[in-house]
Amino acid sequence: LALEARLHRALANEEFVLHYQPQFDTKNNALIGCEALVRWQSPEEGMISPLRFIPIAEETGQIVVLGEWVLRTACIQGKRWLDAGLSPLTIAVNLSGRQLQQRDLVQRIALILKETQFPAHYLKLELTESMIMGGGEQAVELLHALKALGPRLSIDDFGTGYSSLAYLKRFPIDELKIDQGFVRDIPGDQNDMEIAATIIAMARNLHLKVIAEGVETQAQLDFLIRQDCYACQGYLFSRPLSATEFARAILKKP
Ligand code: G
Ligand code: G
Ligand code: MN
Ligand code: NA
Repeated sequence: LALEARLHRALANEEFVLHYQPQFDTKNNALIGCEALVRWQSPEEGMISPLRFIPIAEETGQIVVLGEWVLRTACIQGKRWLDAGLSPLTIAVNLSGRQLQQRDLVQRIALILKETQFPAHYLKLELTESMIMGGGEQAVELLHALKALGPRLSIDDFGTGYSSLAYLKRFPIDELKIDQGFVRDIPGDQNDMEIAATIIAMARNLHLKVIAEGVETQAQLDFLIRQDCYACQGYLFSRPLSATEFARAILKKP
């Protein structure tokens, strides 16, 4: 069976799970949130990487159904953790460009928030530059409508688009997420260090939060601390964890 057909079946059979990767305040190591990352546990193949199936799901449009499942599942989990009295945290969910093209995306997200009772201000939506650039006034309106529902908005993979930065002041964005490509070769690569430092300074000047992803080494962390980067996510702190592992290892009773 081709991956496309297996994806279809996997959606019906609930073969997807979410893993959660914690995000920490760089200054004081406080847990500030997590990113929900989808995993496919295929009965035949075991774990299939999202690097393999997300591009196919985007091509076929199946990402719309999968993305909605991810959002609902993350909200259900977040509500469970809140109800269990665990320290409240923001859950970031990746949106695909295909989802942004859905005519009724805003209503669908509103419905998920209502049904799951997950407080909207604990939800963060990660979008990429390429998804919103070139969308003109329609994209500006869409982001304002999303924002009006209550979630925070983050620009994922920031710095990899070749877009004009002018959109930063037109869109109601809360956070820039420095692409891990700029973090990977710190402190060896002078250019990457300049780019990361520039993004951090720009975020500060625009009153946006800034998070670095893919932080794997103490040297990278030291650099990000020196630059006053607000938050960090990466293997240095934790890999993405199952909900059970996440609750046990990361969440604490206040
Ligand atoms: O989780 P991992 O680090 O393997 O992710 C690989 C790629 O898949 C990344 O680009 C990540 O953004 C993407 N990805 C993971 N989970 C989701 C999801 O729920 N929705 C979308 N659209 N992309 C996801
Ligand atoms: O595209 P997006 O930023 O949503 O994807 C995040 C991806 O980065 C996921 O595939 C996640 O598993 C991966 N990731 C998370 N932390 C690290 C890290 O420290 N190093 C590397 N190489 N990848 C990471
Ligand atoms: Mn992401
Ligand atoms: Na990213």
